[in-house]
Amino acid sequence: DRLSQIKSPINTDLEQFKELFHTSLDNSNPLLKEVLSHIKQRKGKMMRPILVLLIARLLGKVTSSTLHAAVSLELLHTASLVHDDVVDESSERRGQASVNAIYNNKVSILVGDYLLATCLYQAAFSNNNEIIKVVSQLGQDLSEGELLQLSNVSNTEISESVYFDVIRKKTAALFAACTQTAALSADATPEQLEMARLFGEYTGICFQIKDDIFDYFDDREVGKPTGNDMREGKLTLPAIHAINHSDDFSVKEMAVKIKAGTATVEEITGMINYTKKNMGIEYATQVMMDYHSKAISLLADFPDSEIKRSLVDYLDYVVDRKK
Ligand code: 2DE
Ligand code: MG
Ligand code: MG
Ligand code: MG
Ligand code: MG
Repeated sequence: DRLSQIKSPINTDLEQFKELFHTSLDNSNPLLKEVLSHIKQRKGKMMRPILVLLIARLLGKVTSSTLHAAVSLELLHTASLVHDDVVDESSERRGQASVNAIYNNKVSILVGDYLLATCLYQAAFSNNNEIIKVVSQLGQDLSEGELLQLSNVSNTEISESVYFDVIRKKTAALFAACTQTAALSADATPEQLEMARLFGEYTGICFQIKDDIFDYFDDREVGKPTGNDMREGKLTLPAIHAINHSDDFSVKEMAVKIKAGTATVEEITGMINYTKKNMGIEYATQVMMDYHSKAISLLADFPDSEIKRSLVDYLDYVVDRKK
């Protein structure tokens, strides 16, 4: 499939990544062992490690620092999802029961803390202070993004700029940390480092807009839209666009109700349909494709290579994926 095509030039690097990731979580505490083995068996797409390895190879080579950075960031990502499911009171993760659903919030918080500490321990093994700074700052950004999102729920203002502030911090910052640490581990020049940071940020913005668009459609071919975000009081780019371009006062009223968490299922379905009828999905897709083009153009000066083709395919996959 497309992902295995993208991974093919870094298959051996990925094997080394997986081994180090598993070793980093080796522990003898029975409860920790049990929870971690649950987390490890639900396989993600490994979007972030793949990006670290591809960028390191584009700008130089994969070193021990690269692998430790990739492991460190995957651990931070994992920690943040364990905590996110507590914050969002979510019972599912990657199609399986979340840690808080199987155990409880206390276990989730402590296991998340353990993963965060292990993340910093792995960052230290990169032997690169700049990498440690990027990883630590990412922890701050993710937490800030979550807090911003939390305070925005009760805010009646509906703006694209707040939406972008949140997704830059909660998603794009992680992708940017992947590409920055990769560049640092490959001894990139300052110009290459900035190029890598922007490439990661644009890719992350595409990734989150796509994720948000998914929420307007059902998994099955036919059926009702899912609307999970709206149920959590979150209005994303498609709805923000449709609402802000409406002169119908009841639409704005409904939006405020959704943000306050007092909208009914029918009202949420109504807002999803309104968004679709009023170009919300087309608009968000257009914005996403603008970031996709900006990311692609950052690669323009690199000669054609297997790695460059994988990075282009990676970006295409982010915007075309079906889940
Ligand atoms: C996913 O967003 C959330 C990502 C960041 C979570 C960060 C937290 C604070 P969604 P989905 C909780 C930092 C945590 C640390 C430092 C351990 O929109 O739909 O909720 O995947 O995504 O639940
Ligand atoms: Mg969540
Ligand atoms: Mg969340
Ligand atoms: Mg989502
Ligand atoms: Mg999601």
